[in-house]
Amino acid sequence: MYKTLLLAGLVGLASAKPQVPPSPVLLTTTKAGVVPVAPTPFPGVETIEGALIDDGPALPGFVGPGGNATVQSNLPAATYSAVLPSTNFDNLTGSTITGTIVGMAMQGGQGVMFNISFSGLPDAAMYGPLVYHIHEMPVSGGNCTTSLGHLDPTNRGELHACDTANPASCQAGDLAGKHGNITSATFMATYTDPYLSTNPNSSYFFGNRSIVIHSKNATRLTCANFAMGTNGSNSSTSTSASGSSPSSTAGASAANSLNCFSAAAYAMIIAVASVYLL
Ligand SMILES: [Cu+2]
Repeated sequence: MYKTLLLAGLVGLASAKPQVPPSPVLLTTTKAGVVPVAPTPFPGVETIEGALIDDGPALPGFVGPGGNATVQSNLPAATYSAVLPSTNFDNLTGSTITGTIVGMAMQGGQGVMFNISFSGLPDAAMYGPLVYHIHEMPVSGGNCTTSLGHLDPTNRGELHACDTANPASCQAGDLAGKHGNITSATFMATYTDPYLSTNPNSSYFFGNRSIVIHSKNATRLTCANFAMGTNGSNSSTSTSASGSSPSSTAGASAANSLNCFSAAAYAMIIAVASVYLL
């Protein structure tokens, strides 16, 4: 009896070992925002990550096959926010980016007002200017590459830089292209983007998607999912970005490891208690 209980406890402890962070997934070039090989102006890029928009010059008059983006109006009142995890997906730069992005719309309003506060951004002269986008899919398992390409309902693609003179021609998810890149260690911005929506029935809806911050060469440094409310989704294991090396423990992995440890500890407590009670 005691041996059985002790064995149960040891099995539980064995499952408490830290999980290995996920590897980047191989993206399909049929998805918007994905290029098979990115340029490598500095070492360390993971070239399968894709989602790189040509950084210029813009081609005036260029629009995607879906035409210009549609202004989103008569929106439902809602707030969606994303909180960056405490551990970045890719520690290429050695700098941990943290912060939040909050998007909200007023009842019956037009467009989404964003409030952004990022800090810990790496040296822009070496890794920047950094860009950030709303990506098509939510992050799964702490892996930023699972967010695939950019939110691009007009199927504009990445061949030409966003033309700020005509933001309707840009990818809806290209926030950096439309509103400016990240060029400093601390980045704060507030703006209203008329081409995003809080209506879940709109193809411009961003509330179930993700935010990704890239270095200049497309490496996905960190990411987080949007979730309804002002607290973001960082508490969910499906949204925390994870490190790309075993030494960079993922938020998700840490949470899972904690759960495993809790289960192991629980099993041990039961085993020990049983010894005394029986
Ligand atoms: Cu991106």
